[in-house]
Amino acid sequence: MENREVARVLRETAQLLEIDGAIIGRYRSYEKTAELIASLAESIEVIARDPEKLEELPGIGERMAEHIREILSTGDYGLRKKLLKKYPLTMLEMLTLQSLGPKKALILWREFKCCTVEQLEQLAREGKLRDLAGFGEKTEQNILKAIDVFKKISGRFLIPTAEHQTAKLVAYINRYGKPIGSITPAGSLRRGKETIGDLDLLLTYEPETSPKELDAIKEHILGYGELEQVLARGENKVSFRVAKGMQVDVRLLQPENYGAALIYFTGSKEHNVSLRGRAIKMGYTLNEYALATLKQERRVAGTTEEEVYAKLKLDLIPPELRENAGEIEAASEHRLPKLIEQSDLRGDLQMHTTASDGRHSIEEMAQAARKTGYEYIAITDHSKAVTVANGMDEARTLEHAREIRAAKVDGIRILAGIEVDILKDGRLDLADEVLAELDIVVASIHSFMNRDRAEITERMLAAIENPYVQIIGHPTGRILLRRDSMPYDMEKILDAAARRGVIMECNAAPDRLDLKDAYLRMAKERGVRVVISTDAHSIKNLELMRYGVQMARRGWIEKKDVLNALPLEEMLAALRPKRGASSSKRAAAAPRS
Ligand code: DGT
Ligand code: CA
Ligand code: CA
Ligand code: ZN
Repeated sequence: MENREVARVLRETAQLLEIDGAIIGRYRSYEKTAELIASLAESIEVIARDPEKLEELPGIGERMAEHIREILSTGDYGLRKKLLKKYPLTMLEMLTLQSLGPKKALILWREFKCCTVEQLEQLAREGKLRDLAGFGEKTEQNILKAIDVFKKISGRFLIPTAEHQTAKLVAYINRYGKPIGSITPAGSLRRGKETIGDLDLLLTYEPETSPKELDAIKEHILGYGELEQVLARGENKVSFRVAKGMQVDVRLLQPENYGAALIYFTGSKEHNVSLRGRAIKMGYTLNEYALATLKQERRVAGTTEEEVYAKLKLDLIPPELRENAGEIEAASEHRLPKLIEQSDLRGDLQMHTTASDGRHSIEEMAQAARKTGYEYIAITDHSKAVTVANGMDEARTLEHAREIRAAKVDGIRILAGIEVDILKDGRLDLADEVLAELDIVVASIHSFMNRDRAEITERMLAAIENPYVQIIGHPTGRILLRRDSMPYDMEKILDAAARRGVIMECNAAPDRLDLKDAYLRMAKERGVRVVISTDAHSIKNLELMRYGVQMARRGWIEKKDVLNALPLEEMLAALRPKRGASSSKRAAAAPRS
């Protein structure tokens, strides 16, 4: 069992206990243990193998250790199951709504026996919540907003969750061995979409495979340990559900159909429709088996994607571009973009250290970055307004910059930067004189995001007008599956960024991916440069870069559009020059010899 699953069982137990009126100390201990386990780098399963080690964890006594072992061995927890006899399972779903905690849930249960998101929506729409103790009209509206978000995200998953499940599944299926050939993830995961609905796997088998053996393969797939429910079992397909409601479709096919099937099941649907239209105009028919002539139904291609596209007189279209957004025209005119690749990147320009809310030191971050082959990094800790992240005031910022400049790691240049907070009114959280001392200034919004479109637009414009701002960090502030983008006039902001030479970040954290594809493309069209940054809070986070690269590729971004694809000197020269930056400061930004 994974740490976050163990944490989930504990957290749900805590919530149910709270609803049940347990004393605070009781449910808090479950909550705290859940938080602890979720944040552990080591696997709780491994730790629990040694009873002493388990009890050495902070706050875990003999009894909690016993509970954890029960969860690990049974996959569930007795007390949770007992409480779920009293309160319906849908209660837990309702508790995932933002702005609805156990206290409010208990009131809803007492007053209306309300325990589902649907019931709650109805009550809110009818205005029946506002008069409840501790609710009010504002709460009612917030609940409706949260339900909107819930509807949009339910049944979708972050890319790493989908990748993780895919990897486990592929490893399991491959244990069958021959005659299974390859297993390839298709669908939205292959296109790199920001969230994933279901998994689509293509499995090829050797041509002479008997129907009996095919049945055995399907049987094997459906014997997957984490399978929760079989949904369909066809001749060439099995569908099933695994944990958390994630659906998996596995298609079984002959190698000669692999290319056509891969195109079909990679999608998107809109891309496929366009492609089929083009095929028909050219006298062909295209389906998931092959490209064939319309009349004699003679097969002309289908083994590889390349040959299918080639017969349609198209260059091979990278999966990330297959959204029917102009890629087919571009491919037919040989003007597909040459998309950015991870190996093009020479540095990472947003990361945190123990100076604010990161887990590692300047040197540790630099060493890890050096190992990934980077030439440079920027350390960009938080400024003081972000108190929860231990943000730095002016004095600490300057002291930290000195430490960054004193840090030496062979083969990598460490730039002194900041992620300065953009305040409510658009001013920055640190004085200009301090920003002037730094090599790189990233400015981001972290609070008061719930404002209207006009206000946020003005605020962003003000930040861009500040002559020290060089990069806007995670520009829309969205957290995937949790928080919407801030509303603002993106065109206006990008126009201003183009005018001022401000660079927009494509934040690579897989729950941000901010800017997203469509906005990146808008930025590119305006000549606004992009920086792909991990915003790492630990060494491990430096690996997240590939998610940012994939999002940038979906935005048609090329190497020439990307700030951190430039060598150090050119990268520094491409930053908006600081007003009043003296030659000595420019010199200070030059590499040490
Ligand atoms: P998702 O699962 O919501 O993240 O998005 P996709 O793109 O993975 O969609 P999914 O799983 O429904 O289908 C996988 C691919 O199969 C899809 O991208 C294109 C293809 N496909 C599915 N249904 C249709 C259809 O009705 N017509 C066509 N042309 N293609 C389809
Ligand atoms: Ca899918
Ligand atoms: Ca599917
Ligand atoms: Zn930030």
